[in-house]
Amino acid sequence: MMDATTVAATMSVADAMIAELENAGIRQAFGVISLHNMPFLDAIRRRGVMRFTAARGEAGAANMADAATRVTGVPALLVTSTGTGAGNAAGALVEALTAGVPMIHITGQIDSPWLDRGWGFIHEAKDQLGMLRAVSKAAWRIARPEDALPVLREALRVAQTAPAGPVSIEIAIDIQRALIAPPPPAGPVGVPTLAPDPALLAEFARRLATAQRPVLWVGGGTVHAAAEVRALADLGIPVVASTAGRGVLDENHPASLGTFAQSPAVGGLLGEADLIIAAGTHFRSNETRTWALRLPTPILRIDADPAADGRGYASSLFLQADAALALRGLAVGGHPDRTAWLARAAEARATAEAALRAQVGPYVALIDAIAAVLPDDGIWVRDITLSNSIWGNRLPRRAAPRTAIHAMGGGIGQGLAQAIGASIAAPGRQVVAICGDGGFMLNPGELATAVQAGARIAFVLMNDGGYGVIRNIQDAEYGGRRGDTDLLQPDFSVLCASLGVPHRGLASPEDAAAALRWAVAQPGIAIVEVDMASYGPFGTGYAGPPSQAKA
Ligand SMILES: Cc1ncc(C[n+]2csc(CCOP(=O)(O)OP(=O)(O)O)c2C)c(N)n1
Repeated sequence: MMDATTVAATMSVADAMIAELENAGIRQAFGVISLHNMPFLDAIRRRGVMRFTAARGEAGAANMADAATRVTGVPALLVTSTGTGAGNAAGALVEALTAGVPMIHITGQIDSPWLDRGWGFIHEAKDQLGMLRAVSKAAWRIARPEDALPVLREALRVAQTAPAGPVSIEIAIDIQRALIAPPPPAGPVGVPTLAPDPALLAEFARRLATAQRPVLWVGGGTVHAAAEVRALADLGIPVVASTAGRGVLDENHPASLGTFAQSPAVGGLLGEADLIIAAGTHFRSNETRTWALRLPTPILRIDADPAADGRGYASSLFLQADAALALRGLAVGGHPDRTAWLARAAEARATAEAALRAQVGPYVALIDAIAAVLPDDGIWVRDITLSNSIWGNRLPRRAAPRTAIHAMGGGIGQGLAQAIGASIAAPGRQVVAICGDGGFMLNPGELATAVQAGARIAFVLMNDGGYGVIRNIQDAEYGGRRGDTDLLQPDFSVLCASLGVPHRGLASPEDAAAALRWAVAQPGIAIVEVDMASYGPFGTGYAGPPSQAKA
């Protein structure tokens, strides 16, 4: 029997969902085409509003969507296939969840009459929704065509509401194809912003204004609060950033302590401070020597997430609020003259940076070469490699938020694809990415994606013939018993040649500046392969992430 709705039904659910995502400003989509997602990809192609990048695997596609979201602040779309396809994206979704990246993941499901029966339908996966719930901030199944748009709008809202995170939707292939009435134009999805409690905010402001030696610690929850953080820095408050908070305050600002909290010099400064405001930060293990780093008290903490209260460190006061709104309320006048304190902070920062430059030995030439070709709006992507743990998380300096990308969860092999997503979403901006040879080989198929998609990236490939981070841990903690860490690697120059990628070896510090200048002058992808055995050792070794055990 037909009712008025079925008569008017002329638009597929997939088309209507893509239109809704376009309304939300989404312009970048990544994925791998499959039987169970073709209605979405067909809609994207016919409508011509979004760009879809065909990755070689769902893990890479998810890393690309993650980085596109981090760089622009606008969610990107990930489209995967049912079962194995969605599972392939799971590791990268773990990273997006760790880093609080509000990307949208849509995956297929088998025809709804056969759902959840376990009869062996092609691509069927046991409890796919349970898997998606585990690796996403939230996950939904769209069970009926009329639920598609309300669920999608809720997903957009949940993803972007602080603490942000990736969301997943699974939808059966027959429901993707089902026709619904074209929806009337919808307004924007409201993303709630939590205003601070005025009395508590006033107490924070009073304490900050009377502190002689305050410090502000900013995390990834402040990437939209650069102006507010700058205003506080201008009041004579030194600012230290977490890895996710890099560039929120220009690292060239005189009050910037960069990301040097764990250095003895800045650690000493923290010991002298008489108050710390911590805004939008996790205080992650790798950034606090597994919470052994001594922080000053009182600790005044600001976070939209109530779970941040007492996370890692006990809060003296906790203000649940959007970081930008709260920090704006703190940047009010009447502060004491902090010239001497700022000079002390500048000295600590300079000491920390000089110590790091000494620690890296000959790699200081590489750092300076990268700094010279990376403009303020350039994007600095790092995989989990020795060079990132030792210096890439701190140098070169970054001047703006959303210009530094790194797998917060520590999973290797994601930097290659993250660089691609960043380049596609921010065309015209210089991307420089550093990867170890081990991490690079986790997902090398995406190099072909990069070339085909016309991405522009200067890769610095740190080749030490295997897993350097792990070798060092074997030396430090396993009596030097090395194994499973020496890798047969391809001849990268041949691999590059097979894809038409310009490749250049780098075997000595003297050639670093010229190699980087050469790389950024290439029109697309270029790889500078550092032969670390010839280039030379770091000044000081590295024995894995700092932990209490090693402290
Ligand atoms: C997904 C994942 N698998 C395994 C590890 C363990 N792991 C940490 S560092 C590392 C070695 C990385 O080697 P490479 O990329 O060559 O950089 P290098 O350590 O040589 O600087 C490994 C295997 C990890 N962090 N993530």
